[in-house]
Amino acid sequence: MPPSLRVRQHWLIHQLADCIEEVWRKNLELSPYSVPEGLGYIEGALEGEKLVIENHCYQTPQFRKLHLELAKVENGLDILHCVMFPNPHYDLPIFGCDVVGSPKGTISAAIADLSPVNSDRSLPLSYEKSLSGFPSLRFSQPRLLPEWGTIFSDYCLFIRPVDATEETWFLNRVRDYLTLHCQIAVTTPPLTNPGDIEKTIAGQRHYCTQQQQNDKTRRVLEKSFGSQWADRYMTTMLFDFAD
Ligand code: BLA
Repeated sequence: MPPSLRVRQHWLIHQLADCIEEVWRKNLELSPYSVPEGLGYIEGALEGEKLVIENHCYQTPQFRKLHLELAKVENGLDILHCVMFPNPHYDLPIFGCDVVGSPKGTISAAIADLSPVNSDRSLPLSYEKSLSGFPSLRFSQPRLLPEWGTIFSDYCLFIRPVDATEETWFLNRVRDYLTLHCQIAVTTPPLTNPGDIEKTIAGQRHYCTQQQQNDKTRRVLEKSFGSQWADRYMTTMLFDFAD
């Protein structure tokens, strides 16, 4: 195994990758997850733009898939993508995080959320109670969500951090979201009513179909791998759901 991509990535991405894995290991019982054939470590270079992708996946009783992805376009784009897909037998939100930047330069987008999966787009009370008590952070450059971003909660952070202080605020808030999420998840009893389970399946399907509309992600993947591959990757690796 070559050293993880993170050692060549932007400071915030490196820190976040370590932090996510640390919180997972500390709070969850991780088991291996088999990544679809050929999608663990990937290199692509159409149009001469080399893109390297490294995937780390696990599963636990409460999560059908924990996915941490690090990606690097060799001319400068650094990406961290993370989604925690709950086992649909648990009424849990979807944790998601995406950070896009350049290795030495700035971060253009940093987003993190605990996204609701039920039809009225509310979070379970235990989440609401804790999250509403978090002190608000005054980032100097908040960003507007795209049209497909109706899946995100009121606690969604979407910013362009302007300096190391704001990067650290973002890192710490992600650690807090993750820790809260893991701690609630391991004490949540499974759903027993088949109708409720159907609802969480439908909620995850909706989350994934919205995320699949992110043309910015699709374009980066298409440039190095072509549109067919990009489509397969977005629907089977990044945002897959049960039919
Ligand atoms: C934005 N995602 C982006 C951008 C790029 C990528 C290049 C534009 C950056 C910017 O506007 O400054 C690229 N993201 C990728 C690639 C992968 C990736 C190539 O994950 C994977 C290989 N996206 C997610 C998740 C969330 C998410 C889990 O994968 C949220 C929890 C959100 N990314 C997200 C949003 C934008 C974005 C909301 C801004 C989109 C826009 O402004 O149109």
